[in-house]
Amino acid sequence: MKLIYAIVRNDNEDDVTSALSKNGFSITKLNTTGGFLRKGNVTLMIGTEDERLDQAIEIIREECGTRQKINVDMPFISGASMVNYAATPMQIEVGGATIFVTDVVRFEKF
Ligand code: 2BA
Repeated sequence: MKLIYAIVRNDNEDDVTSALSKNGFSITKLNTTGGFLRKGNVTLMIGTEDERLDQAIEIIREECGTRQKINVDMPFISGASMVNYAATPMQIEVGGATIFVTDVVRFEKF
């Protein structure tokens, strides 16, 4: 069994969770915050049999779309380590999804 952590944009959450549920996947949704932009995003935890891992990732890929480059000003980021970032606007990529897959050692429901 695998556990997928999928970090998606708030905008994509409804479509992704609907599509996954429709296809029989169970999901736990966590409201999370990106450490860089410090904006809300959503982390989905999806436990699935190994054989269905690729299907789940493909659904997430279809619903989240492709990454896009955007320009951001960084004045809202503070802290000594961010001094260089704050000096100039930056181009970053957003959209799509960030996915981690881990092996599940044990899975039980009571
Ligand atoms: P944030 O940390 O808010 O990052 C938003 C976007 O800013 C990132 O998009 C990336 O394009 C850029 N970025 C992040 N850290 C950067 C840095 N140190 N220098 C320059 N640009 C940086 P994504 O890569 O699509 O990530 C979207 C969200 O997924 C992240 O939001 C974070 O919540 C999560 N994430 C991405 N990679 C991760 C990782 N290796 N571990 C844990 N969470 C991750």
